[in-house]
Amino acid sequence: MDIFKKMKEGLSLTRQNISESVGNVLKSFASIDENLFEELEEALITADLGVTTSCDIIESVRARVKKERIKDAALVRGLIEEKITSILTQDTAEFALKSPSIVLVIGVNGAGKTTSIGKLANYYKGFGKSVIIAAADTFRAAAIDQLGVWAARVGVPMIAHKENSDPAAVVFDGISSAKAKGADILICDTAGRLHNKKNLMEELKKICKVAQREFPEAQSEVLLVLDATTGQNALQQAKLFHETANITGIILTKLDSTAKGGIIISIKNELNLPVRFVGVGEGLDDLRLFEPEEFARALFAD
Ligand SMILES: Nc1nc2c(ncn2[C@@H]2O[C@H](COP(=O)(O)OP(=O)(O)OP(=O)(O)O)[C@@H](O)[C@H]2O)c(=O)[nH]1
Ligand SMILES: [Mg+2]
Repeated sequence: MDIFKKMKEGLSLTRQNISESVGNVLKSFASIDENLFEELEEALITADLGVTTSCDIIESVRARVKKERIKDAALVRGLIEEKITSILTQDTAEFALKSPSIVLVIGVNGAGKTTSIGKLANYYKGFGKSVIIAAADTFRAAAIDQLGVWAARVGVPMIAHKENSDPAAVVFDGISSAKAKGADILICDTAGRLHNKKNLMEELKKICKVAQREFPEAQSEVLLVLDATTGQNALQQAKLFHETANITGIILTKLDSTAKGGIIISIKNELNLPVRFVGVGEGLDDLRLFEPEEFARALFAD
């Protein structure tokens, strides 16, 4: 299956939501007037793009309609698509992990961190990269076992300590092992934490510091995992996590079970954080590299 098809498939609910809400509005207008803009803005808000971003998009469409003297309402769909593409692609370099790289995976409880790490390890192993995963969620024994199951499924080594041990020490050991083996990519799981729990956020700071200090030669990525089903709440989480950890990108999970994927656009527009991967199911292959142009195209494709 080509990337475009795969992207369309995982996005079907979001696509329906955005494309249908916009389409329904456009259907009832032949020419362009202020009512049309108002209804379109409402449609985008309903499709989980958030108030700020929906306003920004319509503002830009309004300006183009005026400047280019566009009269036909049917052309507005294309203008929206172009604006969304420009938001998503602005100052975003393509995502590529150099060798070596260290990837910290963080986020609130149950967002899909551990599952995404299994999928990520599988994704990069598929490109012939040597991957090590580190079980720095030491909060409970089950977390280490769960990651161990993924490591075994994918066939990559896992570095783990005992339950309740210092997560930063696990990351430290993961780095030593990655260096010793000359591994391409080290991926570290971390415990789920609420962004308003101070001590847990301090712990996260310490983990990030160890990663930076001990592996300065590695490309360092901090990926925040957000559950798409939480809609605009995810935006708030991203804001607060970003204040503690220097987030470099987002993994947006559970897109297969929600129509709220529009938050991809507001996360980029309001926080300038790029979505790097999207989760579209619970299986090993259900992770897609996020391609902004494809996404924008898939949103409005028939
Ligand atoms: N449908 C769907 N389910 C997902 C996806 N990603 C993760 N899940 C499910 O979400 C649940 C939680 O996933 P985990 O990977 O354990 O989440 P976590 O963030 O590691 O959770 P904690 O370690 O408890 O904080 C599991 O049932 C996963 O199968 C996805 O892309 N689609
Ligand atoms: Mg986990």
